[in-house]
Amino acid sequence: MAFTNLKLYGRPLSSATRRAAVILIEKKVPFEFVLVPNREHKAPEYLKKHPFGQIPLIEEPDGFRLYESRAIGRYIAEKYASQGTPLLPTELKAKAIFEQAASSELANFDFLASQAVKEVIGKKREGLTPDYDRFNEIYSELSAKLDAYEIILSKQKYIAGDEITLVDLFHIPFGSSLVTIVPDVFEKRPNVSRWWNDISSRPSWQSVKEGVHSTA
Ligand SMILES: N[C@@H](CCC(=O)N[C@@H](CS)C(=O)NCC(=O)O)C(=O)O
Repeated sequence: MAFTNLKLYGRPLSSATRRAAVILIEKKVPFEFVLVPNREHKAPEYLKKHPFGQIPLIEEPDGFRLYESRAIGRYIAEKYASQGTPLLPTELKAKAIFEQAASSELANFDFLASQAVKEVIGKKREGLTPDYDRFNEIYSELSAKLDAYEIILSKQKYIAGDEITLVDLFHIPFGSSLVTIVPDVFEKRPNVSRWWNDISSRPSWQSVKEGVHSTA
């Protein structure tokens, strides 16, 4: 059946679904939230849309589909460049710095933060006992990365410069989960703390923090 609004497939509290939703909200793109019940992301119907069987996924009225929350963010930020919060730089060197920050977010933050969150929150959710020695190992590596964040953020307001970009928003879901495990994880470093308070208090995050819902 034909539909008019963009659809966001996911689960309300999934980190990657909330990452995509924050960007849709920042860019003022109304969306219909489509719940993918637990395990249905591995069902044949869903695998036809997303061969890796993950959430989120967006689908547009013309049939265009896209998965990977960061790719969704880039697509939406570029398609709707003239509305909502500008989230992508346009000048060559600013774009290069943005790409540097985007690669760094994946390699230096997400890589460790996702493991830390899975070790504690993921295991508890599955009824398993977290391995806190393992968590502490990951956390100590992550702390060294946050020292580098402190240096970067002592010179500029946001991770890719003085303007907010997609990269800042990419950090929020796992950052927020980390705070539930180690409440002062960002507070120990003054510039990281300023940055975290700024991005995590944005209305876009506040509106999806407790669960994504349709905005259309
Ligand atoms: N890199 C992907 C990660 C997606 C992802 O891991 N989604 C989780 C939920 S937050 C999921 O679908 N997990 C189920 C699975 O991987 O089988 C993205 O950013 O979209």
